[in-house]
This record gives sequence, C-alpha cells and structure tokens, in this order.
Amino acid sequence: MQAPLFADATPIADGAWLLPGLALGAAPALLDAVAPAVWRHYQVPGGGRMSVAMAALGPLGWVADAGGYRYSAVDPLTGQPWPALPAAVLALAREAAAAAGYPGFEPDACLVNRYAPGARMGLHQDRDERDRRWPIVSVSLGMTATFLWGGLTRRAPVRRLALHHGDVVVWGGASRYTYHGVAPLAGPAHPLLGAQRLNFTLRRAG
Ligand code: MD3
Ligand code: FE
Repeated sequence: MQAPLFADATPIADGAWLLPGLALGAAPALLDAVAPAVWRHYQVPGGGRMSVAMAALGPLGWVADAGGYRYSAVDPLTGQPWPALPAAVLALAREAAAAAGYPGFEPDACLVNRYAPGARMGLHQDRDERDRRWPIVSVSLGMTATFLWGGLTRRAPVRRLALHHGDVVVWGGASRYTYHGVAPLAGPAHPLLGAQRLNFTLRRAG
C-alpha cells in the first residue's frame, strides 16, 4: 500500500482508507448544501420503502423508480436539476481521493442519505456508476453509525466500523465493489445535528 498524504489516514481494506475528521472543516458547507434538498424514501423492488431518506447534489442524482436504479440530471420529484455541489465539498472530495491514491477524481454526483434513529441500509453493492476505476468518497456527519462491510459476495463475513461526525472514507480499487450497509442507527443525539446522521457519497457517475 502506498504511503498516504494525510497524516491520520488509516488503511481499512485493500484500496480503502479512513480519513478521520477530514470533513470537520467542510461541515458548514455540507449543511448549507443540503438545506434546499427535497428528501424522499425511495421504494425498493420488493415494494417496501427505504428507511433512509435520500436527496442528491450536483449534475447527476441517483434515483430509484419502476425502471430500476439510475442516475438522472433532473429530480423526478421536482422536475428541476439537483441543488449544486459547493466548491468546498468538491475540494474535500478531491483532497480525500488524492490522499488515498486516486488523483484526478472529479465527482459529478453526490447522494445524500439521512438516517433517523432506527434507519438502516441493507447490504448492497454500488454498481450504477459508469467507470469502475473511480473510488467513492463517503462523508459522515451527525450521530455515529455502525458501518458494515463484507466482501465481494453477499455471503462473505461482515466487519463493523464506527463512522463518526467528520469522518471520510475512500473506497476504491479492490474495495470498490464490496458489499456494505449500515446497522440501525442508535445512540446519543449529536450536539450539532441532533438525532440524525447524514452521509454524503461523492461519485463519478457519468
Ligand atoms: C464501500 N451509504 O449511499 S457510506 C450508499 O453510510 C451507502 O449511508 C452508506 O452505502 C451510508 O450507497 C455507506 C460508505 C460507503 C459508500 C459506498 C461504498 C462504502 C462503500 C461503495 C463500495 C464499497
Ligand atoms: Fe452503498
């Protein structure tokens, strides 16, 4: 593994790095960016609704509908483009990706997940993005979550990792297609964000 550029970078798997607290400075910009977001609980193929509320920022947004999962330049709920991805957030994503060994990352999509206590995300792979060479940069704000990640098959053993306010994780290379999810949100409210967790995933989708 190559030497990291960020002092506290911790390797967590092949191609994946934890950058603890790297997003603390960008937290105000991230919160400003989601202020105009329109939140929704997408329906899953089985018919139920996700417990996580979702929104998107930037040129492309991830949407789920009867046709399946895809990226769209227009929010199907509003008929409008998604709110902008602020320069400070783009800069953070580039810095994190470069620190983890992925220079030249230019995200064009940011999926935002909002967890209330009890909300969870089942094990899944992220494979709706066009180019598998780019990593996903994940930023966590608010309540601490237990992140779950397994291997390249659904049956692989699952590991747990606590993600705190301000933490950034970069998932690329051999980790890009690992199964992952989030345990039901529990624990004390966050002093700044209250009883919720926000997760931003910056992606190169198109
Ligand atoms: C590992 N979000 O939006 S972020 C998602 O905390 C998603 O809301 C979770 O899974 C959340 O798709 C986890 C960490 C993460 C994001 C993408 C990954 C880990 C990943 C893609 C591949 C491998
Ligand atoms: Fe995911």
